[in-house]
Amino acid sequence: MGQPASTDSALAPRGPLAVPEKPDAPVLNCAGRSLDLSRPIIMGVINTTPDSFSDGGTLYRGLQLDVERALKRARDMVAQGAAILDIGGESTRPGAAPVSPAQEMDRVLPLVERIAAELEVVISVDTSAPALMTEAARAGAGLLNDVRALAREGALEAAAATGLPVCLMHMRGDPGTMQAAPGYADVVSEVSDFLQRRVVACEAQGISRERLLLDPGFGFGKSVKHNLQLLQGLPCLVALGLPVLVGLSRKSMIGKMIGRDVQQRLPASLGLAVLAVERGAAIIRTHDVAATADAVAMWVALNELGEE
Ligand code: 7PJ
Repeated sequence: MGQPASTDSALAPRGPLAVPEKPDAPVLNCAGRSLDLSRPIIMGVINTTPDSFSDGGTLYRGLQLDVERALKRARDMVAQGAAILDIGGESTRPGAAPVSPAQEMDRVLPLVERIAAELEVVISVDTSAPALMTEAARAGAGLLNDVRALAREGALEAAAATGLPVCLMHMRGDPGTMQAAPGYADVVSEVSDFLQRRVVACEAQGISRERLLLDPGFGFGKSVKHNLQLLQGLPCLVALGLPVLVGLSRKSMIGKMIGRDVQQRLPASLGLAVLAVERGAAIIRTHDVAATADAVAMWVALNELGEE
């Protein structure tokens, strides 16, 4: 192993095996903090809901969100390699009850402010509520993540006015009903068509393509088979030319496939994360930043072998 430089270049594949560089990979401007998408990056999830399926209530002291505990989680995730933190105040797990926008704001905004003041990380806010989009941008958020793809009344306008990039996610139905026998003739093309229509709606509202990310919405109104078809067909979404974000971390599809409960789904989540990156995903949304960053780093090392 003694002479790394020359040995590395001798091992690097050449000719037809060389991996093409991505000179046009975008750098997103997220409220002045830049997000380099030339290689896959990690989005760490911080749920401020008391009933999240993955880390339900662990950030709570009694009925109150413990902001100090949430900040510690944020610091840890950044140290572990998260480029984005996704802060959510509405539980969107299957069957979840709706929360009021006011309640969502109370949970999310204080944390966004504290993270923006303390950490140099891009802050994403997972919301469909127009008022929260507006306030989150004021509080220092750099990215809007909407599982309803800006379909709520006033959301397109609110998001456009923030000037922030937006992640548009596909969901069939709503969290209360979405897992009741979802049906698709061709899930990959239906999700792709839906996302393209939302891109057009955004552009009509003055949100340019350069500000958009796409997400197939694993687990949102999809059977296990649909989720697998979407993962296999991810290159079709990547081919639309916008960065693709995926959230597979600890999702119930894993439980259904291999019978693991939430706390035992990390190994499968890591496998899925690498499979998604291999198929072109730009951003991996995860509850387990350190482990996911390590897994993705292995893919990056292999991928960059051909780029020297
Ligand atoms: C996703 C999300 C996802 C995006 C949730 C969970 C459920 N946002 N918010 N994509 N999932 N963009 O944390 O598993 O897959 S909430």
